[in-house]
Amino acid sequence: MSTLSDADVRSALAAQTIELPSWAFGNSGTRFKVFSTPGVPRDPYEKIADVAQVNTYTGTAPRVSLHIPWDLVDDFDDLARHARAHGVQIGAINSNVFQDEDFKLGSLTHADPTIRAKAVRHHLDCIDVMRATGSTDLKIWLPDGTNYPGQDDIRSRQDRLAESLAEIYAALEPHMRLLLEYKFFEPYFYTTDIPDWGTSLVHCMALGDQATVVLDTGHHAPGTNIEFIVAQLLRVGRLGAFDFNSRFYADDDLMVGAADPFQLFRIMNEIVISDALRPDSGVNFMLDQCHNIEAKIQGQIRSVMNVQEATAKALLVDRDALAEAQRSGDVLGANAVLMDAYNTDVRPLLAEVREAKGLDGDPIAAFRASGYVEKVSEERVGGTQASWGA
Ligand code: LRH
Ligand code: MN
Repeated sequence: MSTLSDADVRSALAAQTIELPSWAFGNSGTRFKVFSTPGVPRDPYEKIADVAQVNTYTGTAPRVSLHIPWDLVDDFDDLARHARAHGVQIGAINSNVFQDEDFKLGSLTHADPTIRAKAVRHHLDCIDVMRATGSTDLKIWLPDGTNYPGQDDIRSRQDRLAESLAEIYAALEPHMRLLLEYKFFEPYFYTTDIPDWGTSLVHCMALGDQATVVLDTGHHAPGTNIEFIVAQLLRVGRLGAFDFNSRFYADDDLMVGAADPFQLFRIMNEIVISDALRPDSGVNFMLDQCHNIEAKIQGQIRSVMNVQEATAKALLVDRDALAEAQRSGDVLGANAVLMDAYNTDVRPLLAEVREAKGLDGDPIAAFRASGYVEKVSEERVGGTQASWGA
């Protein structure tokens, strides 16, 4: 890869898209408290209207991920029509087997075949939602795990998992993908049945080409070199999507780039090196966040901007100079090339890219000036605010 021209950098930034999670627009919190906020959406229609606001001011968020059953509606054709009318496409459909009493000891891994069948059935229902909304990505994150050694047989659970995933995979249509997400712990604390990228990859390889790995940046043990995993999954063609967020401690689901902007830059650097920023690269760049205390739409706008800034810095790396320093073993020289890009203030460049798209160079100022939050806070009274888990 050689150093990109200014025009190539700007066109790559202009073409970048990021998929937003419907659940980020609802109330969320921790086991201690879920706080409410005036104007929060009460249904998927209002969530999509808020997604459209982020897209209006960033020009970079034309898709929304839905979560089932949180985003269940009577008529998904109508919801997809509503989304299109707002310039938003329905993206990944997320299954949810982490809130059903029957799945306490497992879902796709459960020892009882009737419980496994129920969990498989839920995923087949999610595939029906994909058909109705034109979605191509089925995203599976399983809470499955155990809390005590001996509670269950680790290997048998993997065999049951493989069997259940194969049933779901067989129901996919040729243009659909299965995105398998891993997480190293929580809600269980001894084993997690898909704890790391290796386990997700093993199952994806066993399933077939339509199965790829989801890398959630909050799902690794502290100190994990995430960009190494990105490089390896891209190398074997199995990086299907990111769930971007950031964390100081565990699965904090904070705004991407907020806790560790340098890590996000290193991740986007691997994406650029593997030419995986292209819209047809097969990598779905998604956010998976909760705005427990901060303004939700503005939080999403800020998050999109954080990804854009990390991407711009990665695109500005002097690849020719880096390759020369790496070839000649110039350790400090090579590191300096990367740090020069990282230490570049890319905000003026991004403002120009937005203005070239007919947008305001400062999305947050433009959104705040729109009065949208005040408007929906007045309109959205009554009913039940959308809330994580409800
Ligand atoms: C699990 C997870 C998964 C989603 C949920 C909202 O921690 O990252 O991606 O189902 O958050
Ligand atoms: Mn996630």
